[in-house]
Amino acid sequence: MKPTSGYLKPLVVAVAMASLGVGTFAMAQQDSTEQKAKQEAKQEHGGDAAEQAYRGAGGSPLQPGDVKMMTTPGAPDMAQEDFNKATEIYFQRCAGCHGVLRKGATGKALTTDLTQEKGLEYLKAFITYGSPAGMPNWGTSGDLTENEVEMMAKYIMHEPPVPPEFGMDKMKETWEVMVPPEERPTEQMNDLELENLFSVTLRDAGQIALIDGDSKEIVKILETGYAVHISRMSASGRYLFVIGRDAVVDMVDLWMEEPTTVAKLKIGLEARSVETSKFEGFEDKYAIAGAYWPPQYVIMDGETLEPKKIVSTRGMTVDEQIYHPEPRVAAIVASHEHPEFIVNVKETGKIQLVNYEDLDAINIVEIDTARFLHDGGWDSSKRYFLTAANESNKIVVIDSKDRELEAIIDVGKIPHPGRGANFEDPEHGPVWATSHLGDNTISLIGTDPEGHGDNAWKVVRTLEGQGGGSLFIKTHPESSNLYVDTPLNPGEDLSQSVAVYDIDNLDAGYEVLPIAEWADLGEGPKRVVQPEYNKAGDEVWFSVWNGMEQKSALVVVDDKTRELKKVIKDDRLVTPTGKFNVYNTQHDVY
Ligand code: DHE
Repeated sequence: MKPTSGYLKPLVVAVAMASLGVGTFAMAQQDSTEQKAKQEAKQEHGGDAAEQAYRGAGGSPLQPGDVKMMTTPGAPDMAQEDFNKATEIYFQRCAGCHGVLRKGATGKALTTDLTQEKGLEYLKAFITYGSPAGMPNWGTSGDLTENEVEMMAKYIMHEPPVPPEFGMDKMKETWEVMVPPEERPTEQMNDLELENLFSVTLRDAGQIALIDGDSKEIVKILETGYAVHISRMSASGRYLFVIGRDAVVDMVDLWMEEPTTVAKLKIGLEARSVETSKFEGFEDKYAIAGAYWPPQYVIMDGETLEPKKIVSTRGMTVDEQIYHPEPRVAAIVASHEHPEFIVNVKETGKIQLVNYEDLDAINIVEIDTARFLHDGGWDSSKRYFLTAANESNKIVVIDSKDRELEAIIDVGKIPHPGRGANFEDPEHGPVWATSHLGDNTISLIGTDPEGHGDNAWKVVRTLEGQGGGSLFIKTHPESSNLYVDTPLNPGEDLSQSVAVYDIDNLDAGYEVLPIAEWADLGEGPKRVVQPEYNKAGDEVWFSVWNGMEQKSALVVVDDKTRELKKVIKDDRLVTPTGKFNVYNTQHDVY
């Protein structure tokens, strides 16, 4: 059980840069040092395509055509053509971490007061070599040429071009209802076992695959938005909602003879989250989607996707109370205690409880928490929402019943729970667990203030995992296994396998399941990502996420024996990542 801390290990070269002064350092380097830096950087983080893709360097759907050129006093001259090219590169590779308006997010702020002060040579060296804080080494990795590095350095000395807003007028132009509610069936017209259907994200194909959980056959492939991201279910289990990074929401009716997309809406230029109303009396009534650009969320009709109410998230940051023009919307969950959506606003570190009872006099409770809010899920009682403020290394707990902050808990480095995992710790009672992107630990947090008051909202146990680079952790109420993936670990043996713990004997450590080896796919990165259970909780599915041109697969493991049950291989399964079992997603079982 050797902890692998290599994931975010500082680059030797970058430390040297900091101590020597970047400008002179860049000029003084010999070729061999550059080669070494290149190799190390590639291994450690800069050149790792999956990690860059994950951190947002994999591309924003924003286009240079979306913006106007702005030239700025004090910045070096640039030709329009170079400015456009730089805008494209910035949106593709930089905006995910630094923000479209460069106010900073997981990456540093790059506003012109800062960049002009640093100067061209400093910026060129920084872009070339990267930094220990996670800035990729774009130059030495070969991702950008010397000319491109210079162009980018000049570009960020100009004011950032601002992409357009996307209000109700624009949204309505994109709205399509292909099958109106009155033309839809009043009962399920197919004989699919809907509760055990899986919606599988085919990330780079811009599609989802609907797969029957029993036969493991692909029922249907549906076209969705670009770089499709997640699926969520309506409260009734009838409608499936899918969102792409291009902010297109697709609504699929699972009751039709064949599951069919019945409505579509684009809610902005870039987005990640979608959810549906689940409070009693409001089942299937509303959907909500959160955008990265413009920073806003929209409440839609739950049967047609007609946009009803758009709310901007621009405002003050929680700590310094400084205006942020681009606070992106991260995870959204539907409250079971009130007719409300709970919305994570990433850059300002605020969580909004958005009551949807009266959209003309919308009641929003805004709770100060910590930056930068990302993903999260319910505790087993579905009263408390636990969510990662990942760059603050904290888990925030919201009491959805009393509509208030319950706790903020220090955990490991960059918590990344997905929706987390709920189970009964043999010594400490009910816990919710998260793994981490930045270290190898798994934090178990007590979630039962009434039965186990002393443990509530404390890390009651820390497990040592295979390594850093974890994205998702999962168990099921019927299971005694806890699975932890490590798809972003730089070590192939770790990124291609998962660790599984026996919940009844956590001290025994973990067993490693060689999921990618079982899939037997040939070449490629074959990252094993996101465990997801079937409805019964007796099997668990993994994606073996390979490159676009390579073969990917889904691997199904028998949860009792931890043995291979089935490898689902099909040429149509291109870059599978997230998997969403209808029943578990509908009922928030995890
Ligand atoms: Fe995700 C959930 C944002 C990259 C797979 N991802 C989420 C959520 C957010 C988010 C805000 C929570 C949604 C919710 O619950 O409402 N993801 C982002 C990013 O900003 C980021 C870091 C970079 C980007 O440019 O998109 C990013 N995500 C990825 C990936 O690269 C992953 C691994 C593969 C893929 O398909 O893109 C990925 N994200 C997922 C999955 C979930 C998710 C599978 C849902 C997990 C669940 O169990 O609910």
